[in-house]
Amino acid sequence: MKKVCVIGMGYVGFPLACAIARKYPKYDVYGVDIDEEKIRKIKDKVSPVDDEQAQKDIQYVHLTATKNFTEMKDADIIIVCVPTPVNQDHEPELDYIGNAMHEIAKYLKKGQLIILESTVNPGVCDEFVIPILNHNSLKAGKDFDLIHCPERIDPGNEKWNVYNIPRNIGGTSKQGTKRAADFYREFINAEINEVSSLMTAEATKIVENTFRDINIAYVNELAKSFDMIGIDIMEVIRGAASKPFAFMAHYPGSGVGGHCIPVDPYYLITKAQRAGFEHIFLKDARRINNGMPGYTVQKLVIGLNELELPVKNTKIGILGLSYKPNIGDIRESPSFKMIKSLAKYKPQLYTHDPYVQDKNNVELDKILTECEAVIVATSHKEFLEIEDWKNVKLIVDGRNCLDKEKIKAKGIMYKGIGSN
Ligand code: SAJ
Repeated sequence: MKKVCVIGMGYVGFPLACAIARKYPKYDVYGVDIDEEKIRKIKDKVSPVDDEQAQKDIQYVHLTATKNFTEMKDADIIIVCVPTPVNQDHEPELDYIGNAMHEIAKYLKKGQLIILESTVNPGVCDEFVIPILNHNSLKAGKDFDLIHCPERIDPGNEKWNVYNIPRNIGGTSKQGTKRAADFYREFINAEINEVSSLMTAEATKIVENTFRDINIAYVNELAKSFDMIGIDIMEVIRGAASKPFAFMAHYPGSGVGGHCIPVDPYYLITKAQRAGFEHIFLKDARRINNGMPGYTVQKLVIGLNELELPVKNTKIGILGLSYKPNIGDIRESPSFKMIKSLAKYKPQLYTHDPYVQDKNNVELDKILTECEAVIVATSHKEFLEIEDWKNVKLIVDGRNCLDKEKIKAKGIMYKGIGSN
């Protein structure tokens, strides 16, 4: 039996710990977290995160939840899945990783695999993590291995989960990388791609998420251009997407939220700047995407103006606080940027999100009955099903997710993002 410690029982670590725990007794898995609420939930066989597969797994896997880092002293494999946020200067914050690695360094032993799944910019493993682990007689690549296997969990995705998403793995030695890859192959039924170095593995994750950010920025800029020209971007994207090769549809919206896409590009921008290169294109894409909440609010102000309604004191509803549909995750959510941007107009603002426990949440029916204007900020399925918009005279569809012809036929003003 091998002891595996997974540090960080969040949306990455918990599903991973459950997947490995299904191999019990070959692997005896410990889920380590500082959050007592998470530990309690796991002990009660309840998933601490919104993950359907993990909620099923926890019912029957053998997984020990603990806040005790000393459990790592006799671990064979330690997997770090802690947050890597960026600060307001868009600099990656490595405190969580640093704390975890300092704890691990206390219990390092020969032959251990230390695997980092958290997203980091290229160079963090070599320049930040290894110096922490190497502080005593044991050396990475010789006595133990540091491995990087970037996480790829997509919260709320019903098709792709920890068992079937391919992974990239790089490490401090070829044999260490192979050992780690073979370990992942025991519970992941997908390609496990061994790459030549830690930095390569770090770069793959940043590139895949930066790719998404620039493509979203591309259609967001098109949406603003088409708003001026009078072309419906949604119809054009549908048309372009019929091309069976060399086109990949992305959609304009009121902004880019989440724990990955708006964050990861800054890792590469910062790293390259330190190496003397300015990523003009990546920075422009971030600027375009960061401007979308303001653009959406502008659509609302223009629409109220056309209805000769002042924004001030008008009752306005924000439908959706989560950054993506049908889950309750508010990290970097554009909704909060819109709320902030609207505040200066002093409206009477109401918010509603069926997936987010928020003290300001107002019943949907109250919003539809009392508000004259709404912004649909998240395409939750509940909003797509609304038939009677009651008192609403203006809908700004931040996700172009509603049936605009049906809404217009009811005499309601509709404004989308590049689609009116
Ligand atoms: N968004 C757009 N237009 C698009 C796609 C997304 O405006 O065409 C917005 C969303 O509304 C959201 C943000 O971007 O606010 C991020 O959306 P996302 O679908 O990328 O959701 P995430 O952040 O959960 O992204 C995850 C990522 N997974 C990991 O990083 C491990 C990402 O790599 C995946 O590409 C993405 O899921 C996915 O494919 O669904």
